[in-house]
Amino acid sequence: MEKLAELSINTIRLLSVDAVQKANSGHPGLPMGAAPMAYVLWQRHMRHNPKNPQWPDRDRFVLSGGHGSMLLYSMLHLTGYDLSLDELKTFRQIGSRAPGHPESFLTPGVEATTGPLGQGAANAVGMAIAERFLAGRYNKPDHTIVDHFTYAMVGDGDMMEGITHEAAALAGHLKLGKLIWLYDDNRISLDGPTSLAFTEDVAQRFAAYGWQVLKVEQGDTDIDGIDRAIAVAKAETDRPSLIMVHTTIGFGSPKKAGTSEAHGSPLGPDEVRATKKNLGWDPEKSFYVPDEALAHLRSAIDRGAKSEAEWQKRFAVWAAQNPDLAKEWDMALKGELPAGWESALPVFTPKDDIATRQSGGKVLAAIAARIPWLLGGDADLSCSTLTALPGLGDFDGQTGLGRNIHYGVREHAMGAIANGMAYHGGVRTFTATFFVFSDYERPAIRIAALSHLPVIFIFTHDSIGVGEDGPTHQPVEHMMSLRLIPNLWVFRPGDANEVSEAYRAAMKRTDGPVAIILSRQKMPTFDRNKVASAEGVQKGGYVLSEAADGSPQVVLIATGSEVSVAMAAQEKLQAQGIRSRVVSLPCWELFAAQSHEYQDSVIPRDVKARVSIEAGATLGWQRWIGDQGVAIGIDRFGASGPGGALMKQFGIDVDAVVRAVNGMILSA
Ligand SMILES: Cc1ncc(C[n+]2csc(CCOP(=O)(O)OP(=O)(O)O)c2C)c(N)n1
Ligand SMILES: [Mg+2]
Repeated sequence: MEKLAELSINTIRLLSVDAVQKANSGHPGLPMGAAPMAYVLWQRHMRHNPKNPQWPDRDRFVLSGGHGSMLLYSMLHLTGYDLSLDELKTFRQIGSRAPGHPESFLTPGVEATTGPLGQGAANAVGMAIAERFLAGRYNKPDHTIVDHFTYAMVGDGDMMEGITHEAAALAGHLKLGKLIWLYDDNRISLDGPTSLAFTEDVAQRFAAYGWQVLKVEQGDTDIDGIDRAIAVAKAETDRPSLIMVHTTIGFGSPKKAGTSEAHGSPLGPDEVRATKKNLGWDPEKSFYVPDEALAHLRSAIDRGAKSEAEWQKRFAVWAAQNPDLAKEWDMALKGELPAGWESALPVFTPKDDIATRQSGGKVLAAIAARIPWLLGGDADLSCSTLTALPGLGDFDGQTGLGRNIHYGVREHAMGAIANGMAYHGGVRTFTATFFVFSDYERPAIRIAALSHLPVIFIFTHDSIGVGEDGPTHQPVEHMMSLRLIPNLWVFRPGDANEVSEAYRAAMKRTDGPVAIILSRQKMPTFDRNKVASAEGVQKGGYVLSEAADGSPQVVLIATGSEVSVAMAAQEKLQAQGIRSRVVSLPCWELFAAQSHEYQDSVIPRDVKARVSIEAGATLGWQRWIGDQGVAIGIDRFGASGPGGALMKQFGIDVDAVVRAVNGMILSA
């Protein structure tokens, strides 16, 4: 290996070793073994601009094995990103921009938040989809402004996770030729050698998915072999590529190389010294960056400036010739929406007695007609979720055309792929499936919330109202369970016009995900001449229907299909001479963010008789009903039977509400 390359690679290795040692916590093995491929990729292939990490047409790089974060931080520092050596010295400390695992919103140049294995690899599939989509929409025969590769570095752990099986299968199906995974094939994971549990033929598996599979046997030293493999991968346009690079975890450490001991603990002071000696380094120096290595790796700055300048030139010509598209491009990249888009939001009348999945489909289609960079899909359930965008075609991974993504029955990957599209930018996206399967998508929803990604997660078939499919298909704990995720807005709209409002809020949100929960069964559409405007949804909760004389004895608080139950109960109670107020509370998170004055004006402090009605787990409703309220819900699994009958059986009906109110009023 040429001297400068070797010096640079050892710099990457030992910076990582030193940072982990200083933190006394972290994973040195991956950076030590994967440094050669990182070096070759970043130095010889990746088009990126360290001085502008936001350059839209940069190649994307995702470190899926987020535990190897020091590899990424070393690369970012050494190639000239805004991450200083001093910051590397704060690795894993509170407030550091070099946190334990990469966080996209914290560190310039980190494209994706990774750590939960498999997510990053699937994110990369989403980035490659976004790239193709934007290429299809914006490139012109004589001007290419979107044309970049998406690289992910994946490890044994990623390869074992089911989510990467799903994501890779879809990537192969879509023929995402600009997607390249480098597999750090070191045959070691946390507990020991992969022979403990992971013995399938990965190469054959990926070949079967329709990938090009390449191998580099001497990944610790053969940088020209890695270089050639990446070149071959880039040249393949019809298939994604997997480059299996056989490496040694902890390379350079005399005692720990090739063992799981190098995986997740600092080498220890003695072994750090021994490793430095072994690699021809001065054992007394720590965080040492030789000038020649730094100058060599920082050549990325000039290369990046040049690449971006060339692109800017092309872009300027393209923009001059396509002014409307250029305006659109600008807006899409900034996460803005076209002026007047909200006028597309449908208004429903009381004649529309429809399931919220139906109104949801109409709203989504209307939005998509105004926002050409909205695309999304479902996990083989669009016939039920009603989220297909009519007339907008199926997404094609080669041309990038079409706005309906058929994910197949792959919820885990679907969520992470949508996140990848959001990380990429320039598109808005949604996913859809049954609410009960939100569990399958949850790991990605969590990361979307953590990473502030504006993805819309649509779920239909939201309660025992699903009916005959029975308890396996009837969500019970799911509403509460999604509400637990910080920074996720969860909407369960109470009628068609609330659905419109939920989508309005979702589309406007740019700093986090939104879940929209819709019914399978029909629901009435309230007469907004008689009840409050659905705009109240924007505050998370509002007084839908006031007690007849404005001084409620009881407050009925409901979401989704149970809002109409509350409305019917209000009427019955009035006939009994009991004054009740109906509050629709479709989004707890937004309501909780309102002023206390507003909250009190909706749920008055002095009215202690409160009933919540939601066909799901009751744990948590005490927050709004207080300790004297009654929560009507379902704290067991459902059952197979007609939805309406089940609601009655499980006590989610008008009679139950009236009984609860009578009980409270009598005991007061
Ligand atoms: C979903 C998930 N499960 C478990 C872990 C804990 N974990 C972190 S790294 C690791 C092993 C990864 O092995 P590999 O990808 O081969 O990395 P290497 O040991 O080669 O660095 C495990 C189990 C995790 N981060 N994410
Ligand atoms: Mg491994």
